[in-house]
Amino acid sequence: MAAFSEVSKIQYEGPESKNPLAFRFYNPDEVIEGKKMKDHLRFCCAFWHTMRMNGADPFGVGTMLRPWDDGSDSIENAQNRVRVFFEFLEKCGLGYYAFHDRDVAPEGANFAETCKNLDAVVKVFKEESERTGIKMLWGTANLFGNPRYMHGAATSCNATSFAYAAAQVKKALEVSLELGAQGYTFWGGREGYQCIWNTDMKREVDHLAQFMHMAVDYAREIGFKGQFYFEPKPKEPTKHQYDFDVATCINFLRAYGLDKDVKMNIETNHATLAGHSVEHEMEVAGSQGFLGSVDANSGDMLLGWDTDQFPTDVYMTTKMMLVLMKYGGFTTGGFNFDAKVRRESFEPIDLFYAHVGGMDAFAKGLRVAAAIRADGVFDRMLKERYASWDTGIGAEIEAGKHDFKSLYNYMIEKGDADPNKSGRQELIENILNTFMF
Ligand code: XUL
Ligand code: CO
Repeated sequence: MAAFSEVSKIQYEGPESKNPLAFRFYNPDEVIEGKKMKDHLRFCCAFWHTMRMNGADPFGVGTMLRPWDDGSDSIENAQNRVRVFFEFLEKCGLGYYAFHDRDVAPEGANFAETCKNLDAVVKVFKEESERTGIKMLWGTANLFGNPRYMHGAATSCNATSFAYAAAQVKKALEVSLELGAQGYTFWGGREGYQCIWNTDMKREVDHLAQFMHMAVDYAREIGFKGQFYFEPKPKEPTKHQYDFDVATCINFLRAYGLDKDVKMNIETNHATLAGHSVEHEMEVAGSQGFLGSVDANSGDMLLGWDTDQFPTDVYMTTKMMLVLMKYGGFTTGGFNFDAKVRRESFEPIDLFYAHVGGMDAFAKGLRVAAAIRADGVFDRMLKERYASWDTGIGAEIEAGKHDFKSLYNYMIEKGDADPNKSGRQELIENILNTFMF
């Protein structure tokens, strides 16, 4: 029995369409810059939000209407959710999925039983994935929900919590291999601290690195070839997360020799919580060779927490696409909608509106970004801005032909730097609007 019998597969109807259950910009097989739109965008659905988020907030109980879910922790209910999930993915045209181990299967009385529960549900994922061709973008483990992780997992003061987390990630890696996941994500969860006087920061961060090395080593041992990702977030749940932003994470990866194995999974709302824009974070990662995957969502300008809203701002998606395309696009990564419908949007159909809108926002961003790239205006302005480095003294410095002494002599002779040229910031912003509208 279909869960969404009133919805058929979402179709591309073009920009004039007024149908809220159609794409206006996302035409999956249309080729842009030599690649199909679906391969540029690699849309992914997050099981934890779409299937498990019940709308509860600190002020009230869940609101979501999910008629297929009997609310129990039974394996049958968990397996049925997976079938419903794939019906949703198919109808939306979402080519990838992601889940935490604990989203999909309930914990048992002990660790062994918990692993058995997971296996029973993974079996259905495998069947459904084979039936539909929809793939796992990345795997991950929930190392933050259970009270055993109240002090963190890899950074816990409790060594047996670390050990439990290691056992859990070992299993999650095996599941990721079994399902052919193209990656594995570490999001810090509670890997951070609240109180500096009861925290041994050096020891905790060393442990985190040791934990990630163990994960990489085990993955390679069992033949898991997926890309590892580290997902920055500055706060929430802890006051100071060790994976604050992309720059902090890259420093950590390099300091502990993990930079060859781990790239970044950048989330929009985490970037803004860190006081950055998502395109800034993508640029920091891209320019250093760490751009892996993106958790696509959006925050609220007036709220200071991780609201995980669906992205609808085409300026933002355009800026993201410009950075992504500059660095060659996704290889193993994708746009994972780590986003939830709001508490008041409690009907199943709202899940469709949300994903269709998010997909279309990125599709339009892709189209605008491709038009800007084809025109070349931004590239020309950039080249012109740095022209002083292409010839003369600039080119000599870049070629390593100078030192402080020679530059001192150069300036004694020349007397002053050349006059600067305008940055043309307003003009650039206006030009962007000419492509938007
Ligand atoms: C939490 C968050 C996670 C990770 C996966 O803010 O973004 O859902 O993406 O653990
Ligand atoms: Co995320």
